[in-house]
Amino acid sequence: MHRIYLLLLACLATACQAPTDASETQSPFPYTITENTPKRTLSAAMERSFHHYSAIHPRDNELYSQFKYTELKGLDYHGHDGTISRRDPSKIIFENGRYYVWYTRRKTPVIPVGAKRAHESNDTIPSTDWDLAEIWYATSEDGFTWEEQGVAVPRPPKPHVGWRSVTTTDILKWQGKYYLYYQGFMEASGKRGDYCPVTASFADSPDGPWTPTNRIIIENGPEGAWDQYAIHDPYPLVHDGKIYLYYKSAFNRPNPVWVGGGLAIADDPLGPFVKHPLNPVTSSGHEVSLFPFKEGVASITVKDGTEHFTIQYAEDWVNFEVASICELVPIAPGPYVPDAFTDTRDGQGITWGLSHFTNAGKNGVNPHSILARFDCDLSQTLDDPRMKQTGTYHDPQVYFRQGLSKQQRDRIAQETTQLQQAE
Ligand code: AAL
Repeated sequence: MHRIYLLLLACLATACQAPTDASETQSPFPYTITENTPKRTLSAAMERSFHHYSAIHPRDNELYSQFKYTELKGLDYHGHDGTISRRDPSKIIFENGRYYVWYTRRKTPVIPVGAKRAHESNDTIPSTDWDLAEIWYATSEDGFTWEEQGVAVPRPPKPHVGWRSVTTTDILKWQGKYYLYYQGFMEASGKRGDYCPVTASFADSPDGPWTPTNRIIIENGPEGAWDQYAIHDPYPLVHDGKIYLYYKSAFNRPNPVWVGGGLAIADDPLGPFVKHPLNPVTSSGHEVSLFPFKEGVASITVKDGTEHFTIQYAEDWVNFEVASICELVPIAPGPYVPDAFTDTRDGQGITWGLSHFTNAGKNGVNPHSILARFDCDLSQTLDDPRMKQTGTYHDPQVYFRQGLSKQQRDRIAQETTQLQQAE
C-alpha cells in the first residue's frame, strides 16, 4: 500500500508543477490567436495574459487607459510664488447645471519649511504644503475653466478637530444631503509625522453653508495597528445600501514605509464606521481614488508600492486584483463619478477628473501644488482607441531630467577604474 501512495504523490507533484517544457507535446504557439490558443500549455506570462487580465490586448481592456492632461484655467496661484497651493481634489459632482470640486487650499505669507523642520512652524509659517490649510471649492461649466467660489470648511477654533489644518477632502451625497470628509490635523504635519484622524461637515446644498461635526468620524487605529497614526484621503462611495469609505494610511516606519488602503463601512454618513477586518485592502498607491465598475469597484493605484501605476478591481469591493498596468497615472485623482452614490450594480466607469502636481514650484523653489485635469477611457460607455494605445513617447529631456546623483556617478567611475586596473 505504501508504494501506491508514493506513486500517487509523485504523479500529483508532477501535475502541480508549472510546465517547464511542453515543446515535445504541442505545436508552436500560433501566429494568429484563436479561441483554442488559451487551451494550450502556456508560460506564466501568457497564462496571465489569457487568464488573469480581462482582455489579451490592452486595446480591449476596459480597465486599461492612457491619461491625457490639461492645464486648468481660472485659478490664481499668485505668480506661483508658493504662497497659494491647491491640491488633493475631491471627486467631482454635477449639480445645479455645473461641476463642483472641493480641495485643500493653503494661502500663507511664506512657503512651507518642510516636514523635517516642522518644529520651526508656527501660526503663520506652515510646516508642509497642506499645513494651515482650509477646504475650498470651485465650480465649472465645462471641466476645464474653474471659478473658485470660496471657503467651504475653514479651520475651526482650538481645541476642535482640525484646528491646525483641514485637508484632503471628499464628497458624499446621501439622501439629499451633502457630506465632506477630511483630515483634521491637531498639530503641524511633520512634528511627529503626518498624523491625523478624519472628521466631517454636512450641508443641505453643495454651496453650503457647511456645519462641522467637530468630532472624529474615522478614528485612528489602536496602538500597534497599521493605521494607528494616519487616517488619510477619506473617499466615500455608496454600495449595498451603505457608505463604503476607503482611506489610506502609511505604516512600518522606520522600516521601508508601506502605503495601504483601508475600508470602513457605515449605515449612516456620520457613523459609526466599522473598519473591515481584512484591512489594509490595498497594498500600493498613495492618494485614494475608486469608482464603481460593473458589479464591483475599480481603484486607480498611484505612485507607491509594488503595484503602483495599476488599475485594480474588486468584484466584492474588498479583494482587489490588478486589472491593468498603466503609465502617467494621475496623482491624487478626483474623478467625475456619475454613479458614485447611486448604489449601482453596473458601474459605468470614468472618463475624466482632476488631479494634482505637488512640484509646481520649479526645481523645488517656491514649493506648492496645482490642480490639473486628466482624461481617460476607464468607461463601459466610451470607446476611445486613442486612450487604449500603449507606449507614451516623452521628450528625451523628460528622461534626462531623471539624472544620476553624484554618488551614482562616483560609483560608476569606481567600477570603471576597477575594470581598468584588473586588465
Ligand atoms: C496627500 C494625501 C494626504 C497626506 C498629504 C495631504 O497626498 O495623501 O493629504 O496627508 O499628502
